[in-house]
Amino acid sequence: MSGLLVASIKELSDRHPKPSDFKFTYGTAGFRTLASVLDSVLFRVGVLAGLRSKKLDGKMIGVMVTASHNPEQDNGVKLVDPRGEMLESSWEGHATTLSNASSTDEFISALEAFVRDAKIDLSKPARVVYAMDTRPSGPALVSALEDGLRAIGADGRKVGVTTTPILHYLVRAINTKGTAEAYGDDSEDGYYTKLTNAFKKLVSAKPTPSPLLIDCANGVGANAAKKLAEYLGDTFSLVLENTSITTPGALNNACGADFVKTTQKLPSSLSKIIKPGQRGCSLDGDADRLMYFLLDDHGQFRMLDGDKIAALVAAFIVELVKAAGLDESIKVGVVQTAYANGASTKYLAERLPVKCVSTGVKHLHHAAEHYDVGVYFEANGHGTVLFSPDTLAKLADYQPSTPAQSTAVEHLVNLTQLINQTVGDALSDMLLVEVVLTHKAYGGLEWDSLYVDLPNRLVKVVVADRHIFKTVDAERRLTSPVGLQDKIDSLVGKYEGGRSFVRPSGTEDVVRVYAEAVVKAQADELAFRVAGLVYDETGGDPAARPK
Ligand code: G16
Repeated sequence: MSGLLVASIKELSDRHPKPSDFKFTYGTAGFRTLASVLDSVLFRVGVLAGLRSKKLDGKMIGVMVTASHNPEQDNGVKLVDPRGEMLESSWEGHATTLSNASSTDEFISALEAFVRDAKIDLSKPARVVYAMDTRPSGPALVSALEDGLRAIGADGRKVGVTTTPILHYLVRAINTKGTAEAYGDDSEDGYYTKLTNAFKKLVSAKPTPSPLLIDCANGVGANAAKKLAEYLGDTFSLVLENTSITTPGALNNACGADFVKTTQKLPSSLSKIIKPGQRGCSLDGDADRLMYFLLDDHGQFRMLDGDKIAALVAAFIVELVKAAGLDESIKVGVVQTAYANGASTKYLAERLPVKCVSTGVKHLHHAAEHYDVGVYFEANGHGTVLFSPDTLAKLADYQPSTPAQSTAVEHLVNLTQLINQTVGDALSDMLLVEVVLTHKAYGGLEWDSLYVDLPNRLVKVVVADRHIFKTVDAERRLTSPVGLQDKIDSLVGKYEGGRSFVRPSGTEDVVRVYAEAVVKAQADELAFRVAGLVYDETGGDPAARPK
């Protein structure tokens, strides 16, 4: 690195010292922890994003400042690669190393080694587009990021407050602008226009869907859903709740997709207004997860999670591919994680190839790319559908022989426009669900009855050091702490239909325990007994027993 560049990095890095005694890790969705310790990380991520862009010949790289479903006091940051996908995994380790350099001098030495080893040509341009969610800590962290961009001489494009999926969309739209693969206009207007135009085509000549209640988690999804409603006009009406984005402490608090999934309850603010049979859904703090729900005729809560969305959507796409006469040449597959409800896996595997991978969008996304059409959803509501470049070409060139085939192909093409193929997107997924329900003339109850979920329970355990937990087999088995898996196995064997696994979270400082059984009380008991094993084994924090 030139003396001038080193001096620029040094001067700015000194303003963002690393807190001592803090170990950062680029985890499931980037860096994520208490916002108050993240200043140095944001500065260094700015430098790294610039280097990533230089390495890729000046392609636009994205940076999203968000902690998504985490509590308001947390924040985080992740990098987005040129096609809108997650940062290439080999760079995650570099991000972790750079973030942990204890001083400016150590940071600069680590940078020099990295630039040399990764053969980064520093004379190349660097371009970075960045955005944040509504957290109060966002602006200060973005300013640290901007210092990092300045230090490495990157050109920054500031988007301001927006959703994670919109940032991913923008990265791809900017990088494909003017090419045969152009993804859409590189603006938020371009995003809303693309989605809503496709939606309008897909539901034209169908009955207007009944209004949908949306729990916006008091986050950025409130802004985005409001704009989406304007673009949708009379086609579909959205009723927005939990839109208090400036109320301190409101974000994700007793609301949002993660709350609904983990507590299997309605957000309390909705329980007074939702009517039996009415569909509702929850977004999370950065609007990349979606959870549907409704009350049945007896007022009983029914949750329609990522697994139910995958089942609905995958079956619909298979039907369209068949109706188009393309079932011999376009194969649809599904990707899930260990959290997928056993009943959903059974339902899907009877119809389609299904693969199980580790938690984290990056794992699901890459696995889904191996199918002609890859449907991936995590049970927590995070997912999308990918159409391979070959499939897109086939759809574009196809000559249907009947009007029915022609309609089915048209629907498939419109779906490729409706679905945000860069990453899971709550708003795009919501429109997708509504399209399928409209086409099938399903209400929420018909959708819910595709299969019956096995009772399940998810609990968190706070332990002294979650990094001692190591897993294999798509996180379904533990190899460390040694001996713990055997104890879990013998416990699971005592429960009818029992299944349980333990894994360290990559976004929160906890270990997660999942359990399933044929009877609800048994699923709960199994989860708490496995959590107890984890706790006893590792000497968890006494103030934080499993919950
Ligand atoms: C992120 C990831 C998801 C993952 C979730 C929980 O979601 O993007 O793929 O399922 O974290 O991960 P973990 O169990 O490792 O904490 P989000 O919506 O929080 O960005």
